[in-house]
Amino acid sequence: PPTIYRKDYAAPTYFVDTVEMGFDLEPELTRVATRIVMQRNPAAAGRDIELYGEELELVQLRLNGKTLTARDYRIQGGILRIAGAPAKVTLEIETTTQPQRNTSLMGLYVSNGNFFTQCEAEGFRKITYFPDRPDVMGKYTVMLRADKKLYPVLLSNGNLIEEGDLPGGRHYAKWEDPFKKPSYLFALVAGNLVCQEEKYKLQSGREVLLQVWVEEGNLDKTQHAMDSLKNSIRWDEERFGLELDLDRFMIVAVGDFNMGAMENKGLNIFNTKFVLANPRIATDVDYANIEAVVGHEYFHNWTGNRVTCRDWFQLSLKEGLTVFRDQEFSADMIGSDSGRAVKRIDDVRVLRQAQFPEDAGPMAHPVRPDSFVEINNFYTVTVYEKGAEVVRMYQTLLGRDGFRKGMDLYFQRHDGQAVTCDDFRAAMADAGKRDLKQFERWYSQAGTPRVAASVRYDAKAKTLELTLEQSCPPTPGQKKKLPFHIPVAVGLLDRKGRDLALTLAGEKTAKSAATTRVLELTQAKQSFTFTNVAEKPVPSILRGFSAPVALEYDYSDAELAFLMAHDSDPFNRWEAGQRLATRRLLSLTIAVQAARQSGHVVSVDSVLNSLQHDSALTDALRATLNDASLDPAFRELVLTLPSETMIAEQMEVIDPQAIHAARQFLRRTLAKELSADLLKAYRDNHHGGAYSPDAASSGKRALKNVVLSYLAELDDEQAHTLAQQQCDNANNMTDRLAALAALANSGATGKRKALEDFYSEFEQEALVIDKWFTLQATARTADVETVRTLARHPAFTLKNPNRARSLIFSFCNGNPSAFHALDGSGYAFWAEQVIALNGSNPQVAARLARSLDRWRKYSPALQERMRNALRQVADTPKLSRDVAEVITKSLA
Ligand code: DPP
Ligand code: ZN
Repeated sequence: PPTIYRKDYAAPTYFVDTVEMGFDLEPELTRVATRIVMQRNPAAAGRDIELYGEELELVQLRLNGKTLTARDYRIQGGILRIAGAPAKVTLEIETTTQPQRNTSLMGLYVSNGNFFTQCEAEGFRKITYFPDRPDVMGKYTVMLRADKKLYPVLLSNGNLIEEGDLPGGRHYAKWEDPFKKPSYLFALVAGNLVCQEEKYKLQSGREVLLQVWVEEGNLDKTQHAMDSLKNSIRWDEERFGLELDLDRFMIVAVGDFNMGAMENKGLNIFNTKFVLANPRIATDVDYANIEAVVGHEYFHNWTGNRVTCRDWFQLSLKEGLTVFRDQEFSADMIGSDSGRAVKRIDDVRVLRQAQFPEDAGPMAHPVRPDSFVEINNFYTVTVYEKGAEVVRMYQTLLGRDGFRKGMDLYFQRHDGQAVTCDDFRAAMADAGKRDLKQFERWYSQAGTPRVAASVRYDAKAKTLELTLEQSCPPTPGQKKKLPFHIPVAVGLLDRKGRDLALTLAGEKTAKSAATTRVLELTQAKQSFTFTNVAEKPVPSILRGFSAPVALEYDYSDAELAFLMAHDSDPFNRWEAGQRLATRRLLSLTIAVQAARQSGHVVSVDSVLNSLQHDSALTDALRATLNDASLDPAFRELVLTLPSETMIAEQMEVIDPQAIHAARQFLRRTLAKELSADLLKAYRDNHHGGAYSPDAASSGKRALKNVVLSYLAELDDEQAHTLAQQQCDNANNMTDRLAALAALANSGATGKRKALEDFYSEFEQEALVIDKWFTLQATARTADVETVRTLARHPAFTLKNPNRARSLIFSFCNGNPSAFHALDGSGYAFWAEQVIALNGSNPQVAARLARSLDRWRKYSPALQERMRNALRQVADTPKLSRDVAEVITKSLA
């Protein structure tokens, strides 16, 4: 399959004015009649009309009233070309598609008997021939016709302008979207659905209609999504002055969906996972995710829809920006400073856990990629989460007000246009009167920059010199990197742990100088001198994670414990604990490897037990656990050890089993040493009152449940009883699931029964059954046989993406020590599943294909087995473009 390059961008040959569509919806064969009014792009005189189409039956094609025959156009490589057309053209196209047989879930498809569409990125071309590219925008009018009994609800973008009955038990609805939009934002929904609706008054006084559509029986699970939508609308008015531009805004939930959700104009289509919630079925994390995703899709209405992308290389223009906006929204919804910090830590954890490995692997690409084979493979953590960090850095450099000015200018300049990441950067630079030329490298260079910091204190001169040195490892296609423009937020702590007022050399000493300074690192190596530093301080560098880099600084254990106890910056306070734990985990991992090597008959544990005990971490964790002045949600984050994946990324050669043994050993050791404190924390944070998903209550539950998971490491009767009681008495899914996980990972006698009861109780709740699969796939005792058995369970199907992710993805990505079994059985299983998915849903298959991305980081024996599995997939006939790209790049 061909590679598409950003440098080859060419403007469209024709621009679209209006699009009228008529759908005769039938699951077996749907007819689509499309009338497109287009005008030649004056800059493209003499060039063909270009329409994209995939898996379509072309029934008829007319140009300005004249039927075209096969001699008048040619179709090649998915593009229909018409040569010699006049400047003004009306095209009438009739196509048919087969929604029922569409398992790719792109274009028009059927899910549980209802019709849905997904057109981003290039799904519209599965509905009709069209200039299906984001820089072609048109005004749409859509007529839907369908059987009235089977499909009583007919929805599309914009406003409902007409509806009525038709002969033969059919009916119709006509929708008009007043705004020009690219085809990827088109949507229709038809089916048997019900909605919760509400009139909502905007700040301007205008009233709008809000609806959340679900299948019958789910109306008791829509309130949180509705509340989140209202909060999103208000937040965008308040924070960015952006108002909802439609009279009607709809969210529709669908059980079969490749991604999280889709921002179609006025008709957002959501994975049920990000809509449905009540205390019985949804966890605190689900509640938070729903709020974030509802916000995300709503915020796209301006950042994505009103101003869209010129081409798909610019995807981060809308995604990085909109993730940043949803992160800020969630933080503002929590409100408190500590809550904001917890949200920030959560976001950075995702970035490090998923994006840093991507940036270091064979699929590494810049935030604005230079090429792709299949655009669906570039809906990545780099484009989304690193993209959000890039946007956040503008705010860090320009300040909150400066950033807002930049946003205002961006909309002032580009409303209604399809633009590039450079346009966004220009708006920020011009509004802030800043030179952001070098900042462009965040878009063009892949890889996680390293920043090595060192300090020199001069007691006589009372100065502290901080030297920052940046570098960036090579990535595919990019050997050498140029320095980035990196904002580094820094504070200095005195011996008592108080922040020092900071003055840089050359500045006047202000009376109340700031205690955090944002230094701008633009060169390969740069030094900054702080004056009036009365004593040798402990530096707190990269506060709030001010840039997506890996910071290296040679802290002593004592300094880390000190920062854990005192840093006024909660992010770095947490970070210090993670550094300390990582250090300990890496040395334990090495000890496990050594013990294995020595071939001792004694158990690994006894070798680890005999190691000299280091209490720095235990003491620091105890202090945090017992510090009631700290937000419980924050304490939970501190108590959570770096994941096995995080530790793996720190190793030259990844040894999944040794990492697992080391981490488990440390968890057990901590559980023993802290058992009294843990029990107390459990009791203090356990209360049986009515459930509320607010940040304070969910923080307490999070702390209580991490404590429970530690206690469960002891695997004694007390722990079993505690877990069993919580499992039996829980009045919400958060507590229930945490208790079930504790049981499932223990030797408790009630474990089988607890799992079975859970299944029968929630058999009808697909989203809960997903959790049931995930819990077992990631259980410590799970191996590939466990997962194979579960895959034969009647409730399992590969066809539903959520279900596939709940079992297969959870095992391959979330249970490293079992997945990387030395005999390669995990890889063989992986290959089977990728091949099976390739046939039905290439997009989801390609996601799973990425589980072996980092194969070169493992021991030669494992590498060999992974390479074989990769080759097996590569040799599969009819490999999709999606999977082929991932596998080819992995093997390259
Ligand atoms: N544009 C969607 C989102 O990220 C993904 N299909 O919201
Ligand atoms: Zn998005």
